[in-house]
Amino acid sequence: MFDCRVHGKPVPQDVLGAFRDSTDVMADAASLQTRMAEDGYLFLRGVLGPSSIAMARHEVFGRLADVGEIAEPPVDGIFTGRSSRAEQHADLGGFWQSVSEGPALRRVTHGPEIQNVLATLFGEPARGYDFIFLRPSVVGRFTFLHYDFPFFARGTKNVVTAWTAIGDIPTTEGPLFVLENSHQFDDLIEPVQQIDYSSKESPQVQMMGDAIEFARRRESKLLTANFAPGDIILFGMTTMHGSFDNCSPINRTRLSVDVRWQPASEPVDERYFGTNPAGTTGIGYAELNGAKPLTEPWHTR
Ligand SMILES: O=C(O)CCC(=O)C(=O)O
Ligand SMILES: [Fe+2]
Repeated sequence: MFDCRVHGKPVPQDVLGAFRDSTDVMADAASLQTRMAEDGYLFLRGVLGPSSIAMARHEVFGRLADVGEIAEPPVDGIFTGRSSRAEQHADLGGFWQSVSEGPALRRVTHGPEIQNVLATLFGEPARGYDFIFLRPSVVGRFTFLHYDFPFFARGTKNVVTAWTAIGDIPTTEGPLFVLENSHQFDDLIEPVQQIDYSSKESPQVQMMGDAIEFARRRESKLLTANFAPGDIILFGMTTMHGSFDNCSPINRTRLSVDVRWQPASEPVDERYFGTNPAGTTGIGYAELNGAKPLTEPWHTR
């Protein structure tokens, strides 16, 4: 039984399912590859240890507490409903870059634990993109169903997203979900693969409609989990996913981070690497929703 909503609507149980848990085969390359091919995702519990996660959470929410958005103590992640971010930081992109590059957060996103899992999956050393997507999501926020393709794919198409829970994210508080078997929906995947992925435009790759109806029409399900701190989900660029509404009864901000990984030997998409990554549109961290004060409304891809 999962309790979750999409776009304000409670999700009926017959449309919900649990991720297959692959934690027990985390060190086994063949099993990881088979399951990724079969399911389009890999769900792994506790990849990051509790202390690494606690330090990253403390670091990120501490910065947001400094701009009045998160109440004391910051680790609880309670949104104040206020923000002085824009008054305190003329350069919002610069502020967000500094939060996204905090050492405790980078220890989580690019440390040996995730590095090892991706290297096992690829069967060779893995390289994490420098440009990362840190997502503090306040109550009411969600992410529409979408494919990550064609983003991130200018260098190689062999790209995997690693989404990490930085704290507890029960289904009531807006965790990630995957649309079951969507990595086999060729009629949807082919058009997104035709999109000019070198373009700076943001093409329409998200399904803005009702995810519940969409899942039913496709005889599919929304797969998810009650995420614990340090749990991760890996998925390919052609696996449809989104996130549930954050319905926290205590106004808790959901904190996750998603990072792209690729085999280290393959060509990179330069936009997402370096000391000042350009990002998809060329304006770097300023382009991300995270760069906006938490008081501003938005929904994301
Ligand atoms: O965390 C979210 O709400 C969306 C994450 C996402 O789309 C991704 O990791 O690719
Ligand atoms: Fe995504």
